[in-house]
Amino acid sequence: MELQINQAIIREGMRDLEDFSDVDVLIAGAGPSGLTAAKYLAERGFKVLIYERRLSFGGGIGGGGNMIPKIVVQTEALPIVEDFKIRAKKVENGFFTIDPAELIAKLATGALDAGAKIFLGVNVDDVIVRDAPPRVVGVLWHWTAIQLSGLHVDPLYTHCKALVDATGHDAELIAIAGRKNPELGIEMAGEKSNWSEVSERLVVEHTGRVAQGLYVTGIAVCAVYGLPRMGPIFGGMLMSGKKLAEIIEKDLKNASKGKGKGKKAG
Ligand code: 48F
Repeated sequence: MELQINQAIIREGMRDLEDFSDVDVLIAGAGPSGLTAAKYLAERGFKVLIYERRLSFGGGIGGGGNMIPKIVVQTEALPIVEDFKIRAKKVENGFFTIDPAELIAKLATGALDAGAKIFLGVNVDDVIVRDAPPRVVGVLWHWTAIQLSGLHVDPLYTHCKALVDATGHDAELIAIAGRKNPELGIEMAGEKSNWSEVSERLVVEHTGRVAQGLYVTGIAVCAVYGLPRMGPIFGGMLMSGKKLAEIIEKDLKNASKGKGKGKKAG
């Protein structure tokens, strides 16, 4: 029996790793923004993969507000909450509360049911850039356990048409991409102190493409553009994820139209 268990894990697991080594959209981070973007992209037919460093989903959702187990969203985010069939309770002043465990579970279920793949325990370490004109075309990754071990182990690669930094406060991938590849023209402004109502609006406004092939969503937007953080309100995270899905859909469709034209002309 042991050998059959081994075979099932190794064959099927390796098949998944190979199948998902070249995708349309690769999202680093399974927090609220990454999971939301994944659902809307996967249901539009794109091959979507999330790499999540931890062995669980949800990013900052589980901590609620300073560990008090409620998530707050505003009215504008309700259509997304409804798309994921998440129950929300109306409280005062146009706000709604959600149970954090339900938010984590249903965002992940929504992304998975739409067809997105999630690999847990994967740390995205670096980006792959091709020049003329410079474009991000993939990532280097390690199992998180290897990264934590401190062993010198070379990473593996995944190619993608669009790479999304949904890594949270530090916008880790964009910071690395910018530092190592000045030709991408990325300047990290750094996150500013809290101003919830301004931040919730600006995060959504600034969500989008940072360089060719490289996109940002969620709280990472603040570090890239020097915006204030917003604290424990999550509507902006969901709206940022949905907006990014629409932007990437447009970009990828335009890119494939462009290729089609090129072929005809050739
Ligand atoms: O931090 P996180 O929840 O980001 P988000 O989607 O949402 C932010 C809110 O939770 C909250 C807030 C606003 O309400 O201020 O903080 O923008 O989720 C980021 C996820 O990315 C993973 C990390 O473990 C977390 O689950 N992550 C971070 N760096 C990497 C990564 C990496 N290099 N590779 C893979 N996963």
